[in-house]
Order: sequence, then C-alpha cells, then structure tokens
Amino acid sequence: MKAEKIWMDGKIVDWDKAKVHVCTHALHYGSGVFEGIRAYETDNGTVIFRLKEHVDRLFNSAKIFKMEIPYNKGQIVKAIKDIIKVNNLKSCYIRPLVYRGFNNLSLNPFDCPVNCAIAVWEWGAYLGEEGLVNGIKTRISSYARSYINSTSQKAKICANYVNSIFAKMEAIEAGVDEAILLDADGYVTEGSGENLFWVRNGIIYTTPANIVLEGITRDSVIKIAQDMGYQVKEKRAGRDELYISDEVFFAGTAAEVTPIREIDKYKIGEGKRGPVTENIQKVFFEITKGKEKKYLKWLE
Ligand code: PPE
Repeated sequence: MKAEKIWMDGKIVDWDKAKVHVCTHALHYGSGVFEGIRAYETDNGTVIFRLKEHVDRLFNSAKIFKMEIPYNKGQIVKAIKDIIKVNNLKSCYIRPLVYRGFNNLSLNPFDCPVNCAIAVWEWGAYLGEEGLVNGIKTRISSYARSYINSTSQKAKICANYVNSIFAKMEAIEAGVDEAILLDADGYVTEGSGENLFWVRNGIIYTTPANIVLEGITRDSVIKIAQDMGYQVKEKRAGRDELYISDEVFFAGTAAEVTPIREIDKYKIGEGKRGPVTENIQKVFFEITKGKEKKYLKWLE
C-alpha cells in the first residue's frame, strides 16, 4: 500500500515525507478519530461512495472526542477529492485521520493541537477476492467487544481499535480470516472492522446500531435489502443463532459485502455464499459501478 502524495494539514506532501513526531499524543494514547471511505471507477469517472455520510461521521466522531477539526466539512470534502486527483487514482480507499498532535504528553489532551491527514491508496478486496465469492472463515473471539460505556460506539476512535486488533490477531493465529466479537453479556456484535448480518427463514437480521459502529455500509445494505423486498430486523442474538442461520455475512467499507461460510468450525448454511447474500452483493457492486439509477444519489 502506497500512493504518491498525502494531504497533511492543508498541504500536499510526498508519501514518504508525511511524518509525525514520536511524542505525538495520538501515538501514545490513540487519541484520534478516522474514517474509511471507498472511491470506485465507473463509466462516468471516479465516484466516492456516500461521501457526505462519511464526512458527517468524521465530524461527529471528533465532536464526541472533543476535538475541533480546524477545517469545515466543505474543505475536507475538497481535500479528499484533491488528493485522489493528485494521486491519479481511479479507485481507492480513503483514510482521513484527525489526531491530537504534540504539545505535551499526559492524559489531558486539551493542550495538544488537532492535526489532520488524508491518505488514499489502492485497496482490493479486504478479505480476499476468493472470500467475496466463496465466503470466509471466522471464529467467535475470546475478547469481548468494548462495553458500551467503556468508550464510544458511535465515534470511530483510533484507540477503540485495540479491541479489534486483539480479536483479529487471535483469529489470524487460529487460522481463520476474521473474528466475530460478542458484547460483555454474550450477545453477537460485529467483526473487527465490519458489521454483521445473518439470514434465517428469509428474514435478514443485524445487530442494533447502538452497540456497534453505526456502519454506512450497514445502512446501505439495509436499504438495498428492503428495496428488494426483504424484511430486515435488528436483533440481539447469541452465537448459537449464527451457527444455525442459513447465511451470515459482513458489511463494511473495506470488507464491502463478504459472505461468511464458517464460524467456529460450524458450516454456515451450505458452507458457501448463500442466495440472499449473493443478491445483495450483486446490487451493492452494481451501485458502486454507477449502474443502479435509483442509488446514484449515494455517489459523488
Ligand atoms: N464496525 C467496525 C468496528 C468498523 O471498523 C467498520 C469499518 C464497520 C463496522 C463498518 O462501517 P462502514 O465502513 O461505515 O460500513 N471499518 C473500517 C476500517 C477497516 C480497517 O481495517 O481499517 C473500514 O471498513 O473502512
């Protein structure tokens, strides 16, 4: 992963020169917020998927974490578009980061400046091309997802991802692709970086948005599914419900729509991508190609 240039505090700098001091507050304490956005290549040029919603969430994350972004939303939108153009990328992943820089180190962040960077790079299928088609293997993590009152679920805070990294490392070392985390009460929440959906008897279920990151892909999948005539319900469920579901899949910006074929060595459904997942995936990818008129409003 590498591109040529990075947007950093209002300037466009070389990838290799986009550096911070080792006493940067965020490096010590994870005091930053970020976004993950995708741009896709279409017949009408490059489009950014649900840019407004992502930028809104970035500002909401910053608000929750009491960081004042020294730019307005319009400036961030422009910076994102500029840095894609400068790097000449037709499709890419976009990573805006707002972080506490250096002034002094202590848990009190208020005297540290709020810095801003936007990196873009080419990023193919997050869990592998093969995973998109045949489904991936997962396991229930032994790490509980951060309790609702330990941090903020709504804010995409850098430090929150320590929880995800523990779960991911455990999954990789166990020989599977991804983890599914339960909450402190044992209910299913989400993956290390994806929201979770499951299908039983034709009904699509997902975790209630208040105990997971309120995913923009999650919202898109719900709308796509409802428009296709599926019933979608939010539900708190135990891990056993996933084991006996007909289909389970992940949704996220990086992961897009990824089928899950195995959880804890239980075969899910037929042990391959199921028909509901495939239908939703198909529409999702058509949308990102700009081929679904109804959803052109999601593309910028
Ligand atoms: N839950 C978590 C914990 C999460 O990190 C993401 C995005 C989602 C759900 C899905 O949200 P959305 O992208 O709005 O649909 N994870 C980002 C970071 C992944 C990474 O490895 O870094 C992403 O997909 O961009």
